[in-house]
Amino acid sequence: MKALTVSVLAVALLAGCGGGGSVAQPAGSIKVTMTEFKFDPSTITAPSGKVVFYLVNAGNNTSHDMIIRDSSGKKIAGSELISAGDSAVFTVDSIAAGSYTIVCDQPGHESSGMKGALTIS
Ligand SMILES: [Cu+2]
Repeated sequence: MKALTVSVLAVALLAGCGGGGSVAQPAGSIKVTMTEFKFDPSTITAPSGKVVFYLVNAGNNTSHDMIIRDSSGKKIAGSELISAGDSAVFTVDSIAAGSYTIVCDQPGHESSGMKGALTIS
């Protein structure tokens, strides 16, 4: 019974490492820093296919996300919500060449300037 308790605790600790927090930047990823209220860089270019973003929330006390919309305004992909001080990897498995918009869809953020352009070539 004691051994079981120990292994359950170990699993809980491992699981705790997976949710939120900070992660290292994967090789080949595009780093985008999010603050109130902008993306840096706000103009991003990438080749078509799989695109990996490394999102860093360097803001104060405000969670942000990154939503990709196509030229018609339709959402094609979106990251998880990232707390201030945290980072996350946002992978888009397949994206076609074209012009896209990136926005943070938290209330008021896009209208405050948290948007940018994504060009896939
Ligand atoms: Cu935001």
